[in-house]
Amino acid sequence: MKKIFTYCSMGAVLLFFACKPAPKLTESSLIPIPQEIKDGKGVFELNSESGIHLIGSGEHLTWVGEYLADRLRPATGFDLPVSYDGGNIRLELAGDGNAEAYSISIDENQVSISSSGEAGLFYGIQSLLQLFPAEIAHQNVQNQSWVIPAGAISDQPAFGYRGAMLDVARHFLSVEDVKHYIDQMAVYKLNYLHLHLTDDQGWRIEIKSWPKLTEIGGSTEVGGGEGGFYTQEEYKDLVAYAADRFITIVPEVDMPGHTNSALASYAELNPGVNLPNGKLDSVNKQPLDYQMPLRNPQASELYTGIEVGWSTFAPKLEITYAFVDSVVREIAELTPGPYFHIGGDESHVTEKDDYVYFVERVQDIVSKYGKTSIGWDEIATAKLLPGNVAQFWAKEENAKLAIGQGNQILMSPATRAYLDMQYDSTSRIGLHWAAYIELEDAYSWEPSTFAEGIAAENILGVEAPLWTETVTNREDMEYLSFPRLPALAEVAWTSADKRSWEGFKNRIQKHGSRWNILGIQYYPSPQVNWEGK
Ligand code: TNX
Repeated sequence: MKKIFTYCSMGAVLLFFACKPAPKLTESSLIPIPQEIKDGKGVFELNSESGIHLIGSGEHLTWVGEYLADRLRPATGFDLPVSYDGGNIRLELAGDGNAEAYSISIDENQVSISSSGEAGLFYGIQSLLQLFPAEIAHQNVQNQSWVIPAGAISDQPAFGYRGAMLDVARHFLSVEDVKHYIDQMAVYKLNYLHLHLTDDQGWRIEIKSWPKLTEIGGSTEVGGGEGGFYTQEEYKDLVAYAADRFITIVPEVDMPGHTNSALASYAELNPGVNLPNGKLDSVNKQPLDYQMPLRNPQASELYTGIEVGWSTFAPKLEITYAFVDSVVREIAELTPGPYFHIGGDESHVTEKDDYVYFVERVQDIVSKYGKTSIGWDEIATAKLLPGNVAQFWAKEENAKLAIGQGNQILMSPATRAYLDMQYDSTSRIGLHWAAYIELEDAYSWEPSTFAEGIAAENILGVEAPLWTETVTNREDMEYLSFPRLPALAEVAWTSADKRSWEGFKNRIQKHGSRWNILGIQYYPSPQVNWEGK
């Protein structure tokens, strides 16, 4: 006879026992779905005696324990002390191997999460939090029991780079909005946040040696609003906030195209009268292009439209590289992560040879400051430095050029991964030049078979960009990102053999209940039977 496990809990106010069929771990709504899940016997119930037990030594282990406690305390009202002395939720740092892999075992007496790395523990915590009822997301005490199914999970990511991108240039997004996005990225085990910091419409990061970039270039945005920028202190704060959640910031300065905000800030970056490159003035020994009166360059006008591909730096002028050197140096100093994104897309008005020359020089500058370049796929038309990464968004032949040079690809195919594409023709915001992307389209693709010639070993990871031509505030970000960002997070985390659209469709509906509690204004895709809608 098949045994049906039940669990009973005592009502907090009314003294009677209520019994319900026990939930099963294999039927839980985890996103991304873990590699392995097994059912156990019975349930674990969090109660007022519970505590978080840290085991092992790690610089941020206490922080990780407190992070878990902070997520559990408001809705449960329990104390949940975090200590090295004991507690029935064990967080154990042990062993070696993949620092992002983790395992969880749950029985009636305890929950145990273990990993060789703090990142893995953090991901185990995200899975654990998703096992609790959705009401755990409330910020005030809920009068209910907090039961999770017994069993075991073992999990590790398919790809090491699982990213999201925010375009803070077309419309500026506040530090608070970016942090809010980081919080949700953490829930879905994403680990890189690419910030598109500059574009034709705005320059969003303070550069102390070129202050007009933000004074002038940061003063507007698409549609003519007031724009904005991050001071270096604010950027550092974002870097630290993300790092606490095991997310690495990748700053992007898009060049040589998409540079009007810089060209509007500094006249001398514009070519003016063309002079031969590299010749030195015999009196001052200065490159000729520093001699402003000789070339009489004019600053461009600020731009608040959404056309692309019409601006360019002047790759023949030395001042261009003096400028790029300062910008890369200042941003690299503030950025502990390994990558610096140099853009390189849609430079339609840059001469082909100039473009290649520019990309190669800028790669050298990035490398001089200890960073690895990432660029949009067009950069693969230049000779890439070893280890540099091409971000595939449009042209397979560019991705193949990169692979042919022995470089890796970051997968962001616009037809699947672009969060700024409309869901369908009725979506209230978004573009549709690449595709309409309903939830199933965002979910049902596999990076390693997406394009011929781009195999698993060529792929660094997956990134979901949110371009913001039509995004003006947090609600807009949420509408385009949820539920597609979790779909893409699962594409990046879970190997193809463990994923299915049917499974995802059933699991995502439970996340809608959490988003309702958190006030996240997601797009209620008609492909899903949402709970609580
Ligand atoms: C193409 S994707 C662009 C961006 C736009 C985006 C809008 C890429 C590398 N360039 O400049 O914002 O389309 O979808």
